Amino acid sequence: MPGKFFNKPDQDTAERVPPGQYLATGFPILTYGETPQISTQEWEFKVWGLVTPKTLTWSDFMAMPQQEFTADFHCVTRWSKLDIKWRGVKVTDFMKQVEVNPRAVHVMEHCYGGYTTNIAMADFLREENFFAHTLLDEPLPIDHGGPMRLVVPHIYAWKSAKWINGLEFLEHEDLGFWERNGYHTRGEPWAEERYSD
Ligand SMILES: Nc1nc2c(c(=O)[nH]1)N[C@H]1C(S)=C(S)[C@@H](COP(=O)(O)O)O[C@H]1N2
Ligand SMILES: [Mo]
Repeated sequence: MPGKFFNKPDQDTAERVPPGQYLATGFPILTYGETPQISTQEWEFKVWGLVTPKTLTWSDFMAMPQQEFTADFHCVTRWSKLDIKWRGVKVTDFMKQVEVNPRAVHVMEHCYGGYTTNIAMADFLREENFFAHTLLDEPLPIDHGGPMRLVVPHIYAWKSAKWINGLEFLEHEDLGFWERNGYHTRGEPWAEERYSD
């Protein structure tokens, strides 16, 4: 039954919507806690842990190859949105700027405001992942994570960190905010990896 904010997928899109998900008509905002305000001038991005430590500025990111991305987005609270248009920097291009120790198998994403989420290196390094600074041809709105967020389309969106400001490279898995609070450590939507057992 079609609702005001959520629709059952039609036949064309049905096969792109993971089990138990509904299509959102708008682009909902899902934030735990306060929304941090950061200008691009003060924005800084750090890498640490099993990596040569480095601090990157906004202009460092703008100097990397810029690309358009069209990606699906699946929130564990059961809304999905298909074909969102973003612009930003591929994770694999970003990774050419940093020297990671091969012993690193896991990554902790850190954000302004203190949110964290963990991701395995193999899931992080996928070709379709990107840092986004533009949504639908406009600067990424602050509520959607502006000035910069990560987007990991193949995993539930709690791993797509908004206001991202750092990556910690780890030798072992460590749990981020929602993962410590009962969400699944990986969060693959097609397998409905919603909660930890
Ligand atoms: N820093 C931060 N990133 C976050 C969150 C958050 O609360 N803080 N929420 C996550 C969740 S649960 C989802 S579904 C998506 C929502 O992104 P949106 O608000 O742009 O729709 O952001 C993810 N990234
Ligand atoms: Mo979410």
